[in-house]
Amino acid sequence: MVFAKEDVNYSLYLVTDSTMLPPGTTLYSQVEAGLKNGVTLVQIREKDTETGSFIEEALDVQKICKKYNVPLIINDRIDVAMAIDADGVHVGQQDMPIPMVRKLLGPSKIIGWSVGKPSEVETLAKWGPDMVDYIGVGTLFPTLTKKNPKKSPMGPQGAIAVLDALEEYKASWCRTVGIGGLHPDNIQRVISQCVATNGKRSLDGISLVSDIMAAPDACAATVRLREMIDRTKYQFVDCELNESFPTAVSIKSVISQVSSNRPLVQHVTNKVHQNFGANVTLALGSSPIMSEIQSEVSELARIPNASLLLNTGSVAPIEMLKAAINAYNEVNRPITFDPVGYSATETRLCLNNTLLTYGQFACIKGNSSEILFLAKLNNDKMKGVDAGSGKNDDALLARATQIVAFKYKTIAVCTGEHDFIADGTFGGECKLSSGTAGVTAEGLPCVMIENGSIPIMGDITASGCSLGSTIASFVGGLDPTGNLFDAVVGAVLLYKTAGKLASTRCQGSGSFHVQLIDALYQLFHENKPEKWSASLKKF
Ligand code: 3NM
Ligand code: MG
Repeated sequence: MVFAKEDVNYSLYLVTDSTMLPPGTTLYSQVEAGLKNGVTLVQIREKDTETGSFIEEALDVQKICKKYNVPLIINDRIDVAMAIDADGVHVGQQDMPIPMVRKLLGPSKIIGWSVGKPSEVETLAKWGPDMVDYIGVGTLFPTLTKKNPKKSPMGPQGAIAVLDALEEYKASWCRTVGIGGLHPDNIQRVISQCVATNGKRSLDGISLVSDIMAAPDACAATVRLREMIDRTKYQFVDCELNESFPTAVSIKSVISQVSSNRPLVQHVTNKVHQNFGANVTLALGSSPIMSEIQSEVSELARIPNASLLLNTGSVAPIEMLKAAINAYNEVNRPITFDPVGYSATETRLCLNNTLLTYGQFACIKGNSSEILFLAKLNNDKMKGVDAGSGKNDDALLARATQIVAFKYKTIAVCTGEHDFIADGTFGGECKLSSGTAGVTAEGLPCVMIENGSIPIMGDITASGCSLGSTIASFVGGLDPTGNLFDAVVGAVLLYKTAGKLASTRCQGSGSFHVQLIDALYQLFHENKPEKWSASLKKF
């Protein structure tokens, strides 16, 4: 059987491993269960099998693949691939050099290569279209399958760098599959987030081992994987993601929803913010809970209208933070992420990047230096955790906010004298291969909130962190028909208007603190956004 290489379907690529088969199954029964239920490509990967048995095994798997008209790839063993006339081979960076593999196999066979960084893409591009047909992009997430991992997990942002390199070096022929630690609970996020910066390509498929090979019911496991891959909408929060320009009317509706739903806002936040954040949350008709107890996150996430605020200003144990992200993502409840002092120290940079890799956020909120850094537009080390003092122009900050929204497929908020909010959720769209159909960060909806500066905000603690509490309340309080962008914009508008009002009523920083809570309480309960002083502009 000869496959036209351009017709190969990479969407669900099963890599075998006969060391993890559950009792009662065989390599063949697992592969067949996969093929019956939507596996589109198979690779035999056996690290400790003698040549004779490898060939026997490969011939048997080949029979099954032929029955389902699916190509068979052999890992590493070019000799085995040639001996059985397999459809292709997959090699790693330390295996036989690609030009030699191609010479041995001839032009019609499929050649796959494991790629972890952009420089490897440069090499592949120099070889041209006749060498590598597809790459395995990884390792995406931690995995127990690879016994001696040489690479540390790259996360979606690492995969984006590889996709960007393919575009930069014009390797349009080369297909891509993500690999490493992929499971039903992260596949949609990976497809949605792993899009080249020019919007022109996303991954062409998902490649995995244990989720099928180690499954006691490989049929059910494959059905579930297939379903995740074929869903083109990633509904990571149970509200509307449709982009629409927020108005006083839509914000009024958000506040009515918050007021009747009374969201539970779990704060995992720094000590300075805890008391003030709890009071801000209460002023907005919501219930705060300041919990860092790992064993209760799943229970909390399942409470109706639960919302998580994750503020990394002082740091809960990483396992707790990951568990919280998992728990809220699992039940589609919103997470607001505030990467305080994102890059102030190596420790914070590493922690924040790890958490960003680990989940899907409804909103990422930062001050201008944090957002510039996240957008990779500012490489100066941040001083402490305060916003940088240098004046940044509006266009740059708007662009940085859009970049962060695009990279993380989230709603990004950049605070400062003017606030910027960009919607990168793409209505939850999530598609293999085609990415965002060419829409880039610049094309994302972005609004600016003008209110003039409120210098006294900087004279109290946790004023920025409490905007996080406000956003978390608003996104948590939405009905299923409520709109996420409206909620985030409404929260920032309310907070800024309240800040202005409090600054005209206070005597100094002490009474400002109190007046700010009063103003939030008043404005929220009046619910007349048409009268607010902060104004909204399309950017
Ligand atoms: N190659 P699982 S990761 C075979 O990074 C393989 O190149 C990887 O197994 C790479 O789906 C990996 O069970 C193992 O996590 C993937
Ligand atoms: Mg190898």
